[in-house]
Parts: sequence; structure tokens; C-alpha cells
Amino acid sequence: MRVAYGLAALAGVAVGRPSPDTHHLAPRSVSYVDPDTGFTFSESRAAATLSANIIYRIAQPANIPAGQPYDIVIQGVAPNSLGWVGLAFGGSMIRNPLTVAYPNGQKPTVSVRWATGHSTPAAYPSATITPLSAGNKSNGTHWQFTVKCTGCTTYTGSSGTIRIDPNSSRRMGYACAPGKVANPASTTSTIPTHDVYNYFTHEFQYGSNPNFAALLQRNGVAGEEPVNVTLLN
Ligand code: HEM
Ligand SMILES: *[C@@H]1O[C@H](CO)[C@@H](O)[C@H](O)[C@H]1NC(C)=O
Ligand SMILES: *[C@@H]1O[C@H](CO)[C@@H](O)[C@H](O)[C@H]1NC(C)=O
Ligand SMILES: *[C@@H]1O[C@H](CO)[C@@H](O)[C@H](O)[C@H]1NC(C)=O
Ligand SMILES: CC(=O)N[C@H]1CO[C@H](CO)[C@@H](O)[C@@H]1O
Repeated sequence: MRVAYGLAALAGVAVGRPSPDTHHLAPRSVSYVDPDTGFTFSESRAAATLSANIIYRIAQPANIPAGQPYDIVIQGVAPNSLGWVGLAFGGSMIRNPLTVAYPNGQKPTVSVRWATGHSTPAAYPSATITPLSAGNKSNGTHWQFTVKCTGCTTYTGSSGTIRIDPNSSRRMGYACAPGKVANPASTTSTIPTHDVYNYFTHEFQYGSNPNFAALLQRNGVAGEEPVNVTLLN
């Protein structure tokens, strides 16, 4: 865990294809306890411009058995200059869950998409987003969303089943654009192509929550039940 990420985050910004080693220079994650929702998140920063970051936070249950699908809570904070922000769980655009979020008043809209090529992704039916009752907001500078995702951490990638290890670090991809989406209240709105994409290393282990189910309930989401994830081929 590192705490000095300010300038280092800017070193990773790229508008185009970054060097393969970019993510080794990127800042890593810190643990963040969110006063609004009570979750302990692992927090990473992703440079959106030379002067602004997107903050990504991910929380998961503690002691997830190996091989078991698990839900996560995703919190994102973006500057108002961005019309949408995306997070790629497989660390690239193709064949992995892509969360796409855009501002919509006090209730940002979040969906999961899936791309089979470098073109507009489609809705991804094997993941479900559930907004929490707190942690979504906007003010004069930023907009913020907090959602549960079922199906973001296990998926069928280009080379078979991927299970994201909740105890470890992983390269994530991200993308963003200043352009506003066509229909911000809709989870299936078309989005303008990203101006920026890049990668960061997210350390999931700092987002472990022994009281995950109770925290979900506190935030208006019914308790965790075993979930069978349908995998795409
Ligand atoms: C609006 C629809 C989208 C279009 C038309 C699009 C198009 C493209 C294209 C053409 C590239 C290749 C760029 C190059 O080779 O220099 C690319 C790369 C990339 N895109 Fe997208 N994209 C879209 C949405 C998204 C979304 C929602 C994400 C979510 C995070 C995303 C993440 C990435 C990433 C991480 C890369 C880097 C290359 C890779 O790892 O595959 N894209 N995109
Ligand atoms: C993560 O670590 C915990 C504690 O050591 C362990 O109980 C659990 O099985 C591990 N989970 C995975 C997916 O490796
Ligand atoms: C605006 O919202 C962001 C994200 O929730 C927060 O980090 C920031 O402190 C807020 N700014 C003010 C002035 O309240
Ligand atoms: C999940 O899968 C198991 C084993 O295939 C099955 O017994 C169970 O009914 C399924 N649960 C749900 C909620 O679909
Ligand atoms: C969709 C949703 O749950 N929105 C919530 C955002 O947060 C406010 C409180 O800050 C709630 O009142 C909304 O219900």
C-alpha cells in the first residue's frame, strides 16, 4: 500500500496506446473507509487529464473461498468535466465486464457492457448493477456513484473463465470522455468514444469487509444470497 500517489498518477496518463510498462509505474491502492456507506474500499486513482483523476473504489466480502463468485461494491468519483467513465475488469477493452457510468443529476447511471472488438460495447446481461441508497451525489466539481455489481468478478474471457482474486492485485483498464451521453437516465444509452484510456494496478486486498452483507443492508440492498453466475461463451 502506498499513500503518495498525487504526482505519480499523472505520469501514467496517455491519449493513445501506452507503453506496456505503464502500469508498473502507476500508483497502487490505499484503504479508504467511506463515511457515507460504511464500506472499507480499496482505492485507486486513474488519471483522466493532466490535472484530474478518476477515483475508483472497490469493496468485497472478507474470506471469499477460492473458486466462489462474489459481489463487489464499486464507488467512483469523477470530475464534472467527464461525461462518462468506464472500468474494465479484465484490464483491456475486449471480452471482460466494462462498467460504464455517467452523471444524471444526483443519481448517476451505471451499467455493465461487453465488447468483442474495439467498437461500441453492448449491454452485458450476465452482470447486474444495484445502486446503493447512499454514496451517489454530485456537486460543483464532481459526481459520484456507488453500486453493487453481481457478475463483475467472474466472467468468460478470451481464454476461458476468469475469477478475480479478491486477495491480490490486478491490472484494470479504464476509459473516459468529456462528451455527454445521449440519454443519461438510461442504462443502455449510447456513449461517445473515449478520449483517454489507460491502465492501473488495483490491490483488491485493501477492500475486504467482514460485515459486507450487513453494510449492504444498511445501504438499502437486500442481504447476500448465493448467486449462480451465468457465463458467456
Ligand atoms: C463508445 C464505444 C467505444 C468505442 C468505439 C471504443 C473504441 C476503441 C478503440 C478503437 C480502441 C483502440 C485504440 C487504439 O488502438 O489506439 C479502444 C481501446 C480501448 N478501450 Fe475502447 N471503445 C469504446 C468503449 C470503451 C469502454 C466503455 C471501455 C471501458 C473501460 C473501453 C476501454 C478501452 C481500453 C482499456 C482500451 C485499450 C486497448 C485495450 O486494452 O483493449 N472502451 N477502444
Ligand atoms: C483469501 O484469503 C483468505 C484469508 O487468508 C482465505 O480464507 C481465502 O480462502 C482467500 N480467498 C481466495 C479466493 O484465495
Ligand atoms: C464534491 O464531491 C466530491 C465527490 O463526492 C467530494 O470529494 C468533494 O469533497 C466535494 N466538494 C465539496 C466542495 O463538497
Ligand atoms: C445454483 O446452482 C445450484 C447447483 O447447480 C442449484 O442447486 C441452485 O438451485 C442454484 N441456485 C439458484 C439461485 O439458481
Ligand atoms: C438511486 C439511489 O439510490 N439514489 C440515492 C442517492 O443518494 C440519495 C441520498 O444521498 C438517496 O436519497 C437516493 O435514493
